[in-house]
Amino acid sequence: MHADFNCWVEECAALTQPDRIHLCDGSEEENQRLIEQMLDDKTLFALNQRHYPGCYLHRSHPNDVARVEHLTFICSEKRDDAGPTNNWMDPREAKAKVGELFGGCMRGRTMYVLPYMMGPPGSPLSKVGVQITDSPYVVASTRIMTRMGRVALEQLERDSVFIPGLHSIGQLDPHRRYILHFPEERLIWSFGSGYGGNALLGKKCFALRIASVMARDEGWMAEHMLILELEDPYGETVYFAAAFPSACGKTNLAMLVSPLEHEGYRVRTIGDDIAWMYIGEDGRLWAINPEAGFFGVVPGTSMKTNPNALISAKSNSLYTNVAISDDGLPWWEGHDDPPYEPLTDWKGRRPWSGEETAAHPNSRFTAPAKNCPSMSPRWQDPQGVPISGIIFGGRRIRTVPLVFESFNWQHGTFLGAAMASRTTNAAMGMTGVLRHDPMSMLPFCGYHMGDYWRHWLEMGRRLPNPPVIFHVNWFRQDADGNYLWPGFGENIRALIWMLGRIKRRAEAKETPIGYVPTLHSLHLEGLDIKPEVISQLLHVSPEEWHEELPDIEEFFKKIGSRVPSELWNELTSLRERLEHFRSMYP
Ligand code: GTP
Ligand code: SPV
Ligand code: MN
Repeated sequence: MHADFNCWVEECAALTQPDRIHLCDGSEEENQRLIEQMLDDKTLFALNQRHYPGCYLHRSHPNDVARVEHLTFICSEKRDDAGPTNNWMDPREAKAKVGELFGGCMRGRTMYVLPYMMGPPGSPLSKVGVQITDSPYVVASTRIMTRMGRVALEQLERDSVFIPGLHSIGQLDPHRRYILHFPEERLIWSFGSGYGGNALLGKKCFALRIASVMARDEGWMAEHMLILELEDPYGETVYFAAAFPSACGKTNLAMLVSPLEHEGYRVRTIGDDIAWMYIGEDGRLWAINPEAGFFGVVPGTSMKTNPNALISAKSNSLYTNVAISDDGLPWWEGHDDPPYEPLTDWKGRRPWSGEETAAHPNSRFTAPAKNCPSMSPRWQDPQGVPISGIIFGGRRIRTVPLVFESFNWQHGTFLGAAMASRTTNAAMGMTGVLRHDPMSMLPFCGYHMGDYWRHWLEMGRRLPNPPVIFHVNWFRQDADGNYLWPGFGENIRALIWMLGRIKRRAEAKETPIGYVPTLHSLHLEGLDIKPEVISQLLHVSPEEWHEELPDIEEFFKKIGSRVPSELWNELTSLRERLEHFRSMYP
């Protein structure tokens, strides 16, 4: 083992003073032992082992059910390098303040050392992390979400570089909770939470916040994107990467079941949350999924909406904060079955009173990717897959059409920078509030947003044949608040149109915001939807778009002087196109 690795473990042990240290090998026996221990101390409850073999329920502390953006910090040397969209703490102050909380925090506990790999073995982009934690739930989850144990140790022996992360659940006290990133040191410290994105450090902390900084420095991209494969009736495949904010449909789109399979249209999954992308020798953008599992939103998941997710979480999976029947069947809002009776709710109250939801709105499943029937044979290809289209999207109840195409990479980057979405339950705080979430990276970019946009523009300049950038919106509503679009599997209609644009065979109408499908260019056979609804879904209102402009301008001003001039020019051009359009069609 390399000296750095030992130093890191010793340093953490000296600080946190655990009773025992356990180096995890990721084996089945080790996992079984941990699970038994967690069943004993009620960290886990067994689900019905006949229907859900190897599946367990975890109830998190009721104050610890989502990411905490207000307690997440970028501790760069200079405040300005974190930018106006991140919380910042001086690295020395952060170490002193949170170091005190870590002091002796593992007394009486076991310190687990988790070597893990992000990315498939042998990929030029794969990287090793070493997380230290006192939570066996985090160990079991990391074992599903990453390639943990032996593979990572072997990689460490070849090349001693790793991203260190120190985690303790502390007292699960929201007043003593900090998620800290030291981008220059490439170090993560997380204290006081056991929840997913706060505690599984390989995911958002490493694969997005720290990796985005590495990607900027090294000329690649770390993005909050699903990756999917679309096969057409000619047997050709293209790959899309799509950025939607948290709980806005990435997992669902990545696992889409095609209603047009009889015609030869089919979707396969590469990844559902994070994409690492680099420029290949052929000048194309190539993407890998750094993860090995899914940490998916449970409510709303059913055989009708996302059967592949349900099947993925049928064995060897963890469920966090769902309800459970007396015979160990999990239940949540949007389940195929009516509520089981009696039901124990996510807080452990039996019977469920029905006053609050039975499952927490941000309840999650943690499932191995290899369980998922829609995985592409190429999902672990060390080279990755070549991306032909990039899709931005979010929850917009008006203004934004079902699907449209940008004019070029720079305009597409502007669309990503200007995108907004209604907030969800994936993070603590208000839900349903419209906020700017550029490239769905607002909570995940480890550096200044203006510099991040510059990096996007630069990547475009380096790509001789860049992916086509699109924008989608599955969430447009009518005046009564009903979704206009059926969504889920039917989203393949939008994918087929995008494929047609990439292959230069689908028609489009040029509008001030970009190319929008003509009524007849969408493949709608077999879909029971009125032509006037389609018109509404595709409608671009210059008035509504004009109303967006001050918000975008204000947001760019908030980002400040580091906003690339190209994006200001795009805003000016959009304004001009809208005004021209209004003068032509008053
Ligand atoms: P994170 O894991 O938080 O990053 O979320 P995600 O982007 O993967 O979102 P996910 O696919 O889990 O979907 C979140 C919620 O949106 C679920 O409750 C889904 O049922 C719902 N949803 C997903 N796709 C659609 C759609 O096409 N239409 C509608 N109406 N709802 C959708
Ligand atoms: C998200 O919030 O975007 C998630 C869940 O994917 S978490 O891992 O908690 O960040
Ligand atoms: Mn996510």
